[in-house]
Amino acid sequence: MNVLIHKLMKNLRIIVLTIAAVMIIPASCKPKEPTDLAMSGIIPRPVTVTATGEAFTLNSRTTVFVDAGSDEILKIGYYLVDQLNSSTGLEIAVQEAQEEPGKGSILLTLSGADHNLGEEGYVLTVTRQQVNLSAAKPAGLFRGIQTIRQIMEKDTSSEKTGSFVIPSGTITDHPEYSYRGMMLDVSRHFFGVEDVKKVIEYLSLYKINTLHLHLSDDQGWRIEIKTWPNLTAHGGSTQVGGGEGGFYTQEQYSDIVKFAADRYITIVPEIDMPGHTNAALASYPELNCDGKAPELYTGTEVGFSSLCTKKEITYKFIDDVVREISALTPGPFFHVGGDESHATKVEDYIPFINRVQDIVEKYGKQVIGWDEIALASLKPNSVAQCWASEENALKAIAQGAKILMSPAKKAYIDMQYDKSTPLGLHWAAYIEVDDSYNWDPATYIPGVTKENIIGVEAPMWTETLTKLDDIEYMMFPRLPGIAEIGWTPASLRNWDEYKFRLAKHGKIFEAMDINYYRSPRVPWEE
Ligand code: TNX
Repeated sequence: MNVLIHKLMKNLRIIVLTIAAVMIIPASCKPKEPTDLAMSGIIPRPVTVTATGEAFTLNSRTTVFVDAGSDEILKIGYYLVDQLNSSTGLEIAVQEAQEEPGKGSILLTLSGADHNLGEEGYVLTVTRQQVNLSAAKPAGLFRGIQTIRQIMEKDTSSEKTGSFVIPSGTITDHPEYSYRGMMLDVSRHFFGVEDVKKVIEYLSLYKINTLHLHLSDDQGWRIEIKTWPNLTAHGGSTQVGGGEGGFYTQEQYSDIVKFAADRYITIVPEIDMPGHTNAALASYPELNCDGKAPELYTGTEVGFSSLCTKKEITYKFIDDVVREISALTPGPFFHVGGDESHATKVEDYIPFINRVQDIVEKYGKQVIGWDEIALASLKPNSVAQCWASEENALKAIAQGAKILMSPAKKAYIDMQYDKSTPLGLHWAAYIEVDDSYNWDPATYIPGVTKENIIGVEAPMWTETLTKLDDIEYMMFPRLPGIAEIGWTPASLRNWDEYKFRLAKHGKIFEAMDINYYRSPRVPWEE
């Protein structure tokens, strides 16, 4: 009896072991699922991708090595491990490389990179043994990390839980345009520092490098100006619909600037003038031609307010505002608005803009203004942001100025996707995801060519948007497409291919808890 049981047990053990072997051995020995870097759905699409069909495995023994002796690169290394660890649950460490990093390492380096990669280009080489990310400049490493974040996937070829793979191959990549931005209107509705930081994080994943903040409008003044405190005390106290509004202290604004800079994103501050100024006019009677302060405004009309272009105090005011904000802004640009100044006579508007350009230049910044500023005498380094008028765009380039492309019919991400979209406006167009993707900045305006253009920007006006969820819904999934228009050469862009890459990002949006529009035009992956 005992012998029988013993035999049975032995047989059982063999059976159990065999089952286990069938389950485990083929899993660990079978060749890895063919990972294909070319199919990994990177947005913006890189300039060149060569897939080699293998994969690098990330696990708890993986180490990130960075060039020794640079705080900046070390910081980028920490950023990478934070991203990797939070999405994998691993505890990957970062170290300065003292010698040639071995198997299982991810190396971030500035050495040996081709200088033609420019400020933001990078080369990513992935083998079974190693990941090597190199760039000429730190910003390039940061952009390359976004590619790694997008291509890393759960290892489905192994039973082992907790391992992740990066498909092997080489990516050589750099942007087509130097300026790739989004604008956020924090005036119509105010959005606090934490919301803005979220937006900045979303932008960084798609290699956007600029966030333009529309800091003042009729409905609210949103940045502390120490020499004119009533701008925020009174002018910041409400918003569209009559809510309580808000503003950034200078310290908070600097915190946003730093958070963005850590992600190689430049903040462009905008103070809209001479129109869109009711909040300032309501705060200081002396800025009005009749010396009387109007009431605060909480509606959504445009074109009814103007600073008094004939009063000297107006220029003292602008000088103070530009000086204080410029001192807090390391980026090269100051946006002066200049749009829809229907309450300013054109013969007053032109000298006003000319004078404002001098003030901005005095504080070491380059002017950007909405396309109407082309009516004035633009400085050669001024930039006209084209949202409506082709004629203004041509006037700007005839003066040697550059163009930032934000055509309202394509790039305005405050527009409704279609008639049923609960949020947004439609005065320019209904803009479905394919509409916002299907255009080329370099051919959009006849006579304006790539050489005239610094880049693209997607404006997010917030008349109808009250919370971060709303912003997410209008950004996603259009913003990744605008990012691709700015980064990827036109010859590599095609909606019928792009939509399948975009389809993979639904899962990324969900993992990041982003409220997005599930457009029927995108074949979302389940
Ligand atoms: C036009 S675009 C405006 C903004 C509005 C926007 C709404 C531009 C330069 N001016 O004042 O918020 O339309 O889509």
